[in-house]
Amino acid sequence: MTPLDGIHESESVAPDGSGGATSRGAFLNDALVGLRATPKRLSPKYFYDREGSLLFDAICELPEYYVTRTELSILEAKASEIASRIAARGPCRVVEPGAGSGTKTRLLLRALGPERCVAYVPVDIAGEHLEHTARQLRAELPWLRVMPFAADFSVELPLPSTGAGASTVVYFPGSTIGNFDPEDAERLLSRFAQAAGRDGLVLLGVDLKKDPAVLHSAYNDARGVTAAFNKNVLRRMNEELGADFELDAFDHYAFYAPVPGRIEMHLVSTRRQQVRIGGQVFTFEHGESICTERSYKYDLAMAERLGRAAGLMLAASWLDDARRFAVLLFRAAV
Ligand code: AVI
Repeated sequence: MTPLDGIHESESVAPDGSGGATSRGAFLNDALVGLRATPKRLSPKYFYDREGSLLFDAICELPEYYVTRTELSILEAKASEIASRIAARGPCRVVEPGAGSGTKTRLLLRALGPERCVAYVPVDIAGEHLEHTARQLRAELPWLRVMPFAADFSVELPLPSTGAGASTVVYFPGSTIGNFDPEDAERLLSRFAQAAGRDGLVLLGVDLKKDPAVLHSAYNDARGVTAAFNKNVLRRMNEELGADFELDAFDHYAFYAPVPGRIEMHLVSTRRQQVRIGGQVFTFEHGESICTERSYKYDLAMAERLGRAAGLMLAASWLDDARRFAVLLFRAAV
């Protein structure tokens, strides 16, 4: 999940629904607020400018980063079963917050086919990205009715109008839900439940708890791509906000905390130093960090509870053999 800016050829989605397309003013404000906080923090949505999106795409190809590959393998193996469950009660329209346009989306749309998928509604704040996605999909799947919806999906989603009797399925792959803290994840899923409408569906990709060593290497790859992705936010602040971060004076640090069940990514200051940004000076002690991302890992019971709290009942689940990742189908009980 764009994780999402104008990423645009990317499968990534900014975890706040912004499409990464935030203004300089909002970026500066968020940076100042986050750096003033104790402990210091920045939103992971600022990873995803063009460079960050390319780095995220490179992460998805890394041998250590099992997440994308595993979710894709589940979809490849189970797409027709998933499509049959989704369309068991009749045709549907697929709403995708974050306008993926990626391989997973294509697999799902192809498996549904023209009889069972009446429309695809990509939702993204970045209109340009949305149009690009729509054009590509129309060319590849000429039967598909693509109806782009320009909005910040964390604030607004299309209404669950069912038109010609079609139900709605909200598709949110990539374990982007994991980049939301639990209360925010519940709020977002409630919004999805509302958008799905009564008896509508939510199809969610969720990364599962596993051996911490596997998680550790997924976020500490040997080639240092994740480190470059993490530091990209410092480069962005220098280039876009006139900050003077010395990139070599911060280390990438990512670890799994088993009690909250999350990976935390940090940038750790390698010495005492001062950084200027927006006319303000921030002091970093030696070893002080900026938390740049949290990535929650779920077990099935937790995911089911999260769904229930948001008005979603777990209807089906598909896991890979090593039980690393789950594709979960929820029915909206709103
Ligand atoms: C987009 N999101 C699900 C990724 C994750 O695994 O939390 C972002 C990422 N951060 C480091 N590597 C990948």
